[in-house]
Amino acid sequence: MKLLSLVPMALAAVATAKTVEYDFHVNWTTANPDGLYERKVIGINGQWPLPRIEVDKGDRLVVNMYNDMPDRNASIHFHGMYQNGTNYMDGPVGVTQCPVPPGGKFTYNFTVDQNGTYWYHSHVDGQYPDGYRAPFIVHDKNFPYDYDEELVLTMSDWYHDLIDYLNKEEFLTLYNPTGAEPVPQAMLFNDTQKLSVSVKPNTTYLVHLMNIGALGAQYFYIEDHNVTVVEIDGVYTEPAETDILYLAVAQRYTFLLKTKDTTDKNYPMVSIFDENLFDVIPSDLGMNMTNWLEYNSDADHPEADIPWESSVDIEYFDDMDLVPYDHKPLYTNVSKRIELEVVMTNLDNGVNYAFFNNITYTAPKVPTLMTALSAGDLVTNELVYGEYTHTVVVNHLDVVEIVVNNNDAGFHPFHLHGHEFQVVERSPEYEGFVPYNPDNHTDSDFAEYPMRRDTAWVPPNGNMVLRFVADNPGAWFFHCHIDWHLTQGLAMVFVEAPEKLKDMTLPQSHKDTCDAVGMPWKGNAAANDDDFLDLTGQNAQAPDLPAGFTARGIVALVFSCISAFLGMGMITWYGLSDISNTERKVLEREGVISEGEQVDPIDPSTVAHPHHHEN
Ligand SMILES: [Cu+2]
Repeated sequence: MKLLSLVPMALAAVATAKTVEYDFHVNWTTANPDGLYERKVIGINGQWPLPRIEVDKGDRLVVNMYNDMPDRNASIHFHGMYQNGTNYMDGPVGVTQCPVPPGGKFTYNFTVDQNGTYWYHSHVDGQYPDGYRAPFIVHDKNFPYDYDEELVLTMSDWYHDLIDYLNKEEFLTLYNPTGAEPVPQAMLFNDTQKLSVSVKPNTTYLVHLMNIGALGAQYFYIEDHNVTVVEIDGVYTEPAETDILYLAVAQRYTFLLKTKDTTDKNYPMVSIFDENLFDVIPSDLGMNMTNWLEYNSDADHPEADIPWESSVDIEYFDDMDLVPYDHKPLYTNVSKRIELEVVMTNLDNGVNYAFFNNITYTAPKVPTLMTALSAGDLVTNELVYGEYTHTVVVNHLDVVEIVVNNNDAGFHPFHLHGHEFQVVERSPEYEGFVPYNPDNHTDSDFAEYPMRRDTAWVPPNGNMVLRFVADNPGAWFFHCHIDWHLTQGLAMVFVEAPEKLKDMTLPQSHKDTCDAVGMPWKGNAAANDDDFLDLTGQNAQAPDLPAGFTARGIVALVFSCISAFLGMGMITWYGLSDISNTERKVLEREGVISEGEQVDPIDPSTVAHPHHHEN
């Protein structure tokens, strides 16, 4: 009887699934969302903020992306989509596709077999903080909780300079030896500021809240209202009531909000930057913002009375307490364990990079998926993917455990493409580095039904343990979602279920896109398709510091009177004749001196030493 009754249901589902198609003409436009500065932003169809993608679970999504920008490559990643069977639609350039050049067109086309709160964003050249990011909501006819209305709210940081300018001129230079990330100029809420969100009394709202920023984690609360969390990163949860949420970049929380039955007051809806994410806090940066849950547009819109002196004092909801609605048990019998140590340090060009173990991700000459699809029987051999993509092969249905040991005083939200992982362990923050000790843990220490999501943060100097099942053939990026850190190379790739990839065919559109930018779509990481084991000519990271020079030494070097003790050898090593100018730029950046101020001589004891990313 059960079987018989299932058949009509399945037919009905097929009959109602539809195709949702968007034409995205991507081009520069201008916007001034913080009221401080009008800047170039990446718009779609002449508009910014960007259109929201909305589909029903089971729909086919087609996005025709036309790159109308005359001066930039483009791509789209659909953050949180499993793309099971369609890895080539995932979007990260260098992993699953070539960049789409100016004037190019690329069609993303896949079935959405999941539900919940996602977002889409560019995945090339650290570009999404230029505005190329927006919500992507998948509605579910079988949503397990009742609600009346729906709201989508985004939080983000906002920069006034273009990202490629910041990368080239401010961030990835030897003038920034500590790797201090550019600090944003503002925070946004739904791509504006001081927003009034109109609500009806006595109504239950399903609120999709997401952080689509580049760096800044944010706290969120509504005065005098509790919320009930029911979904994180696309995973339904048992209801969990709380008052304050904390969202790292790329994380999403969906909650039920029951409005009051009176309309005499409006309530501050507050977002607060986490101070710990910024190396310096400029005096003119607004670290919090009041928006309003507006019951009555004629009533007062009071500024929030924020009770904390510092964001470090805020006690917020711990996502480790959440229980997935489906009660999927802890994955046991780990068959593949990967330990990754996060390190941020300098290479011999003086630039500060980010590493998993001793590798800073360096994009290959052939996108990794395309290497896999052209490698034949060598698809299972990690060597063909090159040394600097940090590719790890995992077998079909492996239970994979990723141990992330954070040997850095910063905070890192890690995202795995194509999956939601179980977060089975997360340590507290430590003063000094404390790696995970597997000897001190057994499966019985972990939650019976661990929390799952697609982006989870590891605390400063601490560790976390993630598990997933390798049931999704493809090349999947695992990386820090702080976009600056991704640009610094804090990434690796899983080639998952490689034997199954022998059944996958690369679409012609992908080959055409590679041809258009002059990139090969077959061969190993060095683009050698005669001998896949010959990696001669692969893209490589810069050499290590010369023997005897530590990263701390680099910092000391530029914070001391370099010219006083340096020989010509060191100056040649930096490739600079004007070494005092180097020092001056570093000191200006750190705010020790003002622009143009004379720096010679300096007493090193008066120089403030940076605290972040210093090893
Ligand atoms: Cu990071």
